[in-house]
Amino acid sequence: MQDGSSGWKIGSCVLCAQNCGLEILVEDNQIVRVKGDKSNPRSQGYTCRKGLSIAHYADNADRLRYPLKKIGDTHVRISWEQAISEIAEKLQKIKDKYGSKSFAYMGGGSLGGQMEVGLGLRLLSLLGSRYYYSSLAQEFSNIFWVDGRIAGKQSLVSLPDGHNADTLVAWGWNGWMSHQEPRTRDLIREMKKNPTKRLIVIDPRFSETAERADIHLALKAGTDTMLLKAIIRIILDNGWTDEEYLADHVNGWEKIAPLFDGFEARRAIEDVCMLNYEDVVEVTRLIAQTKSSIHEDLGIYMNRNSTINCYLLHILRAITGRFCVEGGHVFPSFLFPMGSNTDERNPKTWRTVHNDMFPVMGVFPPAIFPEEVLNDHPERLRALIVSACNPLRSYPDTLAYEKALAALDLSVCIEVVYSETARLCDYVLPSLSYLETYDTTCFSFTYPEFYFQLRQPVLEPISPEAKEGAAIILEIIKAMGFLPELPESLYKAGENGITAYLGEFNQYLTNNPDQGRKAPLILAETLGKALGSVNQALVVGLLLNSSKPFKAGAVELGYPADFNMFEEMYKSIINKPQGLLLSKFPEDNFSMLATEDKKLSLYIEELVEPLEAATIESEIRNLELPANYPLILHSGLHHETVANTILRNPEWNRSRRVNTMLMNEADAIKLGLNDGDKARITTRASRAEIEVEISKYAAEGCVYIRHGGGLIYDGEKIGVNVNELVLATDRDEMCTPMHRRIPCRVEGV
Ligand SMILES: Nc1nc2c(c(=O)[nH]1)N[C@H]1C(S)=C(S)[C@@H](COP(=O)(O)OP(=O)(O)OC[C@H]3O[C@@H](n4cnc5c(=O)[nH]c(N)nc54)[C@H](O)[C@@H]3O)O[C@H]1N2
Ligand SMILES: Nc1nc2c(c(=O)[nH]1)N[C@H]1C(S)=C(S)[C@@H](COP(=O)(O)OP(=O)(O)OC[C@H]3O[C@@H](n4cnc5c(=O)[nH]c(N)nc54)[C@H](O)[C@@H]3O)O[C@H]1N2
Ligand code: SF4
Ligand SMILES: [Mo]
Repeated sequence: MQDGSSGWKIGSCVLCAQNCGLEILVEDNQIVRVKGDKSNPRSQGYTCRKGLSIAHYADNADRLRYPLKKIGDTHVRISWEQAISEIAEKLQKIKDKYGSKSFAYMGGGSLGGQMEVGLGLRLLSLLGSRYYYSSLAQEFSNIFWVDGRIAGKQSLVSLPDGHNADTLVAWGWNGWMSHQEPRTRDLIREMKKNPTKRLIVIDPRFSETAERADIHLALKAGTDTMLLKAIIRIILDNGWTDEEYLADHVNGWEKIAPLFDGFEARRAIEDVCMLNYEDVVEVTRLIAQTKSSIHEDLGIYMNRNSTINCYLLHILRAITGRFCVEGGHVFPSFLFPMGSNTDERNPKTWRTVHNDMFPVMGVFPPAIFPEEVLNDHPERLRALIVSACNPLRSYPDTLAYEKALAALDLSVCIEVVYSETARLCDYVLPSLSYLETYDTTCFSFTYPEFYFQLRQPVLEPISPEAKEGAAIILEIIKAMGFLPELPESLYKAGENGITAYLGEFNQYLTNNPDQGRKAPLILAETLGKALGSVNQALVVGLLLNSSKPFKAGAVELGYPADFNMFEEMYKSIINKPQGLLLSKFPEDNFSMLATEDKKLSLYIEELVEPLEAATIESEIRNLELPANYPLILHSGLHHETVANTILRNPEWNRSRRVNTMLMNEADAIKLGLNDGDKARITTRASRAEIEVEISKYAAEGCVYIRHGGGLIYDGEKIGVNVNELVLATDRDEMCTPMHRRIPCRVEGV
């Protein structure tokens, strides 16, 4: 087991979902050197400049050191006892007066650790609410919803298997900058070098990924539906469907195929997408006739027609036989799922009181949160607990969020820094950082192997008052009286190992069957005390509750098939701080499907009409921009100079140009702007002044502002917060914000 003393430590990066392994040299509790950890089985030594800058995350001027309470306009230091008892009391009062629907929990989309969200959702459920808001529902709702229909369960998330593909299509994904696959830059370099492999980029702009691609289809922004329909038509015209695959693994294609009858592929490609027909035919051939994988991302997910585009992408995968196969698109193995199955057709699924909106995968969309507070419904939202999430910079419409937070009866923020959100909350509770705790995420995302890393602390707590996020939530749960009195024997049992503890734990639950629902809390409390970490205890709970295929795979790897399995797994997890192969799912990826016959269920009734309605004529009409907003703002480029809102200290970008708006040279000439000029950008939401950066990476007609700007570091606001420029109402039918298509105009100042 590692502790926080000086020397080289094994950890991992917490700045994106790849969680690359890091070796970290610590002196006097400060990070002095960082390098990629070659012993990490997933990342194999890979890092990027963000990971190498992790010291700025660990310690910076904004780190929180003790609990705060808002009095008037300022925050004052208070004790933990006061903070927890006042929060518990206020939650109880709100519940008594307004009922369960008043409560929302926000978080869980965190890139570095997710142990606290499990308890956060327990607290929410004990309060009687299901209003869980997360970042996941402002990027992935559309694809999760489509996945749910096709795979039979929303929590089955499908992902590209890029490393095993011969043709990799980056569709609205800028992997060179954003990663999103293990060791992405290595993967892109390998594709470029290997003559049998091809990288295709489908992106309106010459992105840093397009710069390294074999083929770049620079389609007109927002025309992906037309391109997808055309590609499917070309496949049908050439007889490139995989008939055997369709017969064995797909239901419903015969009901969808007629939707492509008569579609004029050439006209769509040339007149709408503004592409060369022959180029698209060649790309289509590569997708259909080689081992291809399509990696789509925010250029699709946060854009117009996202739901039908996700559907068309899955149809394309299914008819070319690229689903559930190596090097195609797979359902990865997992220890715990990313969310739950909340099918909106089930009348038991909750909806919001104001928008009547449903959750996808258990998650409500942050774009509607302000409206769910700012209304006069008797059951409107009145209390928010937000953890590891910064809605005041990350979610659309900062102004609406400011108003909403001010209108709440109670707001609690669990954070490592005095974030823009923390600044507005009634109570701010200091969490240990991910480098000071044991924690893990659900982003392992491989198949069939399942790699697991429980990150171990590499630093001593920055303050003796900071606590594990999960421990903070457990304190609130206890203060509200949700935990029964627990026997001393249960606390003691953990000192004799996991097997001994679980024996006692099971005995307790047998004797107290009414406490079953609270089992995870009881485990967190009692085993957490014995292990000195609630998060560690929660990992044992996850192993205990793991799925049948997970356990079977672990047994195949040599873990005992009986009750000792959990202790053995726990020991190997602790002994391998860099992560390890923990289980192996069945080779047959179709076995993961939740459909009855283990086939893909391709027909989605609700999408037939919108798919039919998207014609060449309607798209030409709908693609028109309003006359007073002739440009498209790409609100939030995930560039190598940002790490969402996590790296706050601008020092890490010293000597780099960061707070600029990228613009194509042709647009700049039209507007009379030069590189370095100040320009004013105006959207329907607001306006801002920003420095122009003329860039080959900007498409004509589009301007780009980096994600994560406008942070208030050490009291000073740096750069433009792009979410001030986005209206909460700029969203689609799943309430996903249209961040990749905000109409705007730009003028010199
Ligand atoms: N360095 C860095 N990496 C990150 C992050 C970060 O903050 N910094 N954040 C992480 C997170 S949370 C996420 S979700 C990912 C996001 O990762 P990405 O989705 O790769 O990020 P974006 O910068 O949105 O890139 C989307 C691409 O879509 C293109 N695009 C825009 N409009 C269209 C269109 O109409 N059609 C098509 N086909 N393409 C279009 C854009 O030009 C852009 O190149 O990045 C992760 N990685
Ligand atoms: N306009 C626009 N907005 C966007 C995007 C965009 O492209 N355009 N991208 C969106 C995307 S894809 C995403 S994923 C979201 C991300 O938005 P968020 O979910 O808000 O996530 P982060 O910015 O990664 O981190 C949120 C907070 O977690 C805190 N944190 C870090 N470590 C810990 C810890 O150990 N404990 C606790 N309690 N807190 C910790 C950080 O200090 C930070 O304030 O932003 C979205 N917002
Ligand atoms: S930011 Fe992502 S890709 Fe870069 S080192 Fe961290 S986990 Fe790896
Ligand atoms: Mo994201």
